[in-house]
Amino acid sequence: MSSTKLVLGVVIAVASGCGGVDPPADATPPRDVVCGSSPIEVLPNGGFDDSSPLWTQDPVTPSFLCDMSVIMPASGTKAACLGNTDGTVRTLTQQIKLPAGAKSVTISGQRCISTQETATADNDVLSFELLDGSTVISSMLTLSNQQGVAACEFSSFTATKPVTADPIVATLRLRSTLDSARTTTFFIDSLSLKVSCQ
Ligand SMILES: [Ca+2]
Ligand SMILES: [Ca+2]
Repeated sequence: MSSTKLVLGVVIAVASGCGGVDPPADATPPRDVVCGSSPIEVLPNGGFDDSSPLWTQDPVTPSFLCDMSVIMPASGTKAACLGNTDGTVRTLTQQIKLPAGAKSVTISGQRCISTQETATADNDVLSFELLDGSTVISSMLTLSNQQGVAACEFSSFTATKPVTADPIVATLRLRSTLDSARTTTFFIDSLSLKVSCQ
């Protein structure tokens, strides 16, 4: 995502230069990210390929980043792989910086959902949420076994939702929850998170 780095670099350069940000009279700390006329990308390492910044996973093993021995990623050499073991809850999180006045967020990327489920019920789910500390400020998207097939291929997804707060730093959380039987694996790659202040 070199274009992402470039955009963020420009934004940071502007914000750190003189006159880039005018703190309000109550001395609110300046932001590293400022709103533009179009939505701005705020997610680093959305392709899961870079060594930094790391995605944080819970629990810490096994790795929730899968290489080409498991799946052909949609981009680069790795993709996120959540679920995969019955009866588990697994999370991947990344810290993001928000602009003041953030009003909506658009999550998009590539998904490949491999499942043994045949039920028309959400038995295994993957949620995409934005958090301020432990408070959910946007429930962006839920995927489930119902979008899955036995042998999956990557396809694109996107969702736009309001965000109820604009903390300086927020957490993007991907969380898989699997029931006790018929395994689902959620492969996710090429993630993007764009923020709009409109
Ligand atoms: Ca990738
Ligand atoms: Ca299941």
